[in-house]
Amino acid sequence: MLTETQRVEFETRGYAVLPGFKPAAEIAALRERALALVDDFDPAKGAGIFSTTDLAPSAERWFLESGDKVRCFFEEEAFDAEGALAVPKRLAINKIGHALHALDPVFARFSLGADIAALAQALGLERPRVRQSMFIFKQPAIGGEVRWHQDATYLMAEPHPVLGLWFALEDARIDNGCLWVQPGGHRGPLRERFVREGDRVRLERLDDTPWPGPGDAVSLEVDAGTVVAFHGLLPHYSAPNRSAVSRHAYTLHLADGRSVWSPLNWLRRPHDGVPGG
Ligand SMILES: O=C(O)CCC(=O)C(=O)O
Repeated sequence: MLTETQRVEFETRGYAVLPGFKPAAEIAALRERALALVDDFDPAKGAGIFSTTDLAPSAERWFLESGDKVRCFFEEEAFDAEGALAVPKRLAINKIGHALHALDPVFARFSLGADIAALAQALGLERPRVRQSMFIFKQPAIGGEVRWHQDATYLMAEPHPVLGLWFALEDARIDNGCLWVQPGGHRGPLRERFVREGDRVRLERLDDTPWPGPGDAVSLEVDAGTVVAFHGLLPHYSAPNRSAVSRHAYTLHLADGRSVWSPLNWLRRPHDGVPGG
């Protein structure tokens, strides 16, 4: 599952890269299901544009209500000046979130197997619980940037921070917006926290440590089937995708059942998925 070298790398660098973790058939099933969810999605029934830098009030509501649902979010650049879709719907969606693992059978099969349980346990989660899932499209030409962040900003749990699992569903390269990480950056402080108060959220600065510059960041160019495991405090980022090919990925965020889930989290009543259970 995880070699001793990979485990030590996770501890020292804050991330581990495991090529060939998921077989091609599981990846194909997930991508096919995601496209079917997009085909079924009727934007007239409500929709939000997803941005990691700014959320309009209607998009904020769409987002805040999505913790226990399966909802589609548009790319910021999917619309023209008149507000009409500038690209076909399948090429306009930024992501689907945030309870795919609990509500959709195809996603549940991918997310809650013994492989995920064993990996999470090997990385220190005694009682792994999947709390959030996202299918990320990183669309050709308009795939939005995901600014530098630490996952613990958005999903606070004490004393064991959340674990992020990022599955490459297509080859991820610099050109199509692969991930960038700051090796060892998980030893730094939590810089921000994303606090929910009622139906509003705000980003609170906790620490002035700057985000990594070009000299501190490493690109993770990985092939489809790879999983990247992140420590909750590891700074990571992905650039916009200006290439002609998409960069589909799927992420799970897991908490340890021993941890206390912060009441400040935007995700109030997550559907617990118990991998391997
Ligand atoms: O897939 C990406 O571009 C970024 C995903 C990410 O940062 C996350 O899931 O925390």
